[in-house]
Amino acid sequence: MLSLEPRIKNCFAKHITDSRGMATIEVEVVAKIGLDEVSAKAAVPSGKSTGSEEAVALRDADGGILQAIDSVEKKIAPKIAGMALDSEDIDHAILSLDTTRNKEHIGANAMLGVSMAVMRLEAKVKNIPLWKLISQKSGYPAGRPILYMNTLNGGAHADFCLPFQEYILAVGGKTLTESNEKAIAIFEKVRQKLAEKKMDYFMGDEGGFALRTSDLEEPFRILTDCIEKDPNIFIAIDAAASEFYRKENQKYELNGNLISRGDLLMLYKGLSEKYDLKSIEDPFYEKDLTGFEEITKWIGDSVLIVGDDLTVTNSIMIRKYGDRGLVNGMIVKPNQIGTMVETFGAIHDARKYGWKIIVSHRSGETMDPFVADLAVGVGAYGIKAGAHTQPERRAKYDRLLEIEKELVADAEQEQTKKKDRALERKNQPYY
Ligand code: 2PG
Ligand code: MG
Repeated sequence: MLSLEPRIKNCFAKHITDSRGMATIEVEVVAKIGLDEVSAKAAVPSGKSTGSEEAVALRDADGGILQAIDSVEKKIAPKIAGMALDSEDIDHAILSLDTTRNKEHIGANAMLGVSMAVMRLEAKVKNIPLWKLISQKSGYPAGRPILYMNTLNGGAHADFCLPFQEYILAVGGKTLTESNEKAIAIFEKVRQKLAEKKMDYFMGDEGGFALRTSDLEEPFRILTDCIEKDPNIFIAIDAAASEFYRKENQKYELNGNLISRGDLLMLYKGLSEKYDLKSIEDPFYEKDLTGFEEITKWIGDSVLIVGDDLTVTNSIMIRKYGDRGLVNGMIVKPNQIGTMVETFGAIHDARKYGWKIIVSHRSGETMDPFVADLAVGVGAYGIKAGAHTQPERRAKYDRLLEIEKELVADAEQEQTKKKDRALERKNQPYY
C-alpha cells in the first residue's frame, strides 16, 4: 500500500558563495508523500572570529567545499533515506554518524545544512510557518526579539582599525516592523553624522561602518548622538576579546597598549556608566574565566554579559560555566554546534541558569533567513543580524517583517479557535 506518511528520499548539496566571497553549501532535502515529492533548502553560514570549541566545518585545503558536499550526499543521505519526516529523529540519526568531540568526521556544516532543511521541510509539509514549528519543537512560546543591528564594525571584521568587533544599535518595539523602522532610521542618521564629521570609513564584513580610527570611544559618541532617549533603544558591543588577547603576555592589546584584565574590566565599567551600554558580548578571552566571573559580579545587574566564543552553543560548556555564573546572556549560533536538536538543548540549558538568549548570524552569511525564524520561534531576547546594507543581512530583517504578519494572523486564528471551543462547550447538551 502507498504510504502517505512523508519520508526522506534524498539529500543534495551544492557550492554557493557567502557574503565574504567564500565557498559554503546549500542543501536540498527531498521527501516523498505517496507519489508526490516535496523539498526544502537551507544554506550554511561561517564565522571569522570563531571560538576554539566550535564544531568543525569541513573545508578543503584550497578553501573549496567538496568534502562537505560529499558528506551530505554520501554519508548523511544514505543514513536518513526512508526515515519519517521528523526533524528530531533525523538529527539524532545524523549525530549517530559522528562520535568525534568536534564533529570533524561528518562536519558541522554538512550536518547543519541537512538539519535546517529538514526542519523547513517539516514546516512546509505541516503547512505552518517555520518559526511556529520551532516554537512547538523547542517548547517555548514565540516572541519578538530586540534587533541587535551591528552599526560600526571593528576587530577581525574590519582590519582591526578599532579593537572591539561590533558596536551595535539594539532596538526593541511593540512590533518587529516598528523596531526595524527605528533601527534603519538611526543607522541612516549615523551615516549622516559620519559625513558631517568627515570621518573616513569603509564597509565592514557585516555591512556596518568600519571607522578608520583607533579611538574606541568614538563609536559610542556617534551612537549616543544619534539615538533618542527611548527605554527600548540601547547600545551593545561584541568586544570579541579573544581576538585582542595576547597569550604570550597574558594581557589585552588595545591600540598598541597591553592592559591587564583588571584594567579592561574598569574600562567596560566606565563605558557602561558613561554611555547607554547595556550588553557586552565576549568581554574577555574565552579562557579568561576569572574575567567573565568578575565582570558579571561587578556590573551584571545592569549590563547583560553575553558568552559567544566562551559558550559556543554547546551544552557541555554551558553547564560547566552556568554554575559559576560567568555570564547572564548567551549567543546562539546553530553552526557552532551542528544540529537544531542540540541548539534547542543549549537554549534549554542556558535558560535553566536564567540567561537571556541572543540568536545570531555569522560574519560570512548567506541569503537563508533561518535565524530570523529561530529567534522568534524560541522567543529569544535578541537577534544579531548585522546591518541592512548587505543583502544577506537584509534577508533576515525582511523575513522578520513577514513573520510579524504571520504572528498577527496566527494570534487571530488562535483567538477564533478559542471562541469556537467556548461556543461548542456552551452549546453542549446537559445529558
Ligand atoms: C560574532 C560573529 C557574528 P563571526 O563574533 O558574534 O557577529 O562573528 O561569525 O565572525 O564569529
Ligand atoms: Mg561574538
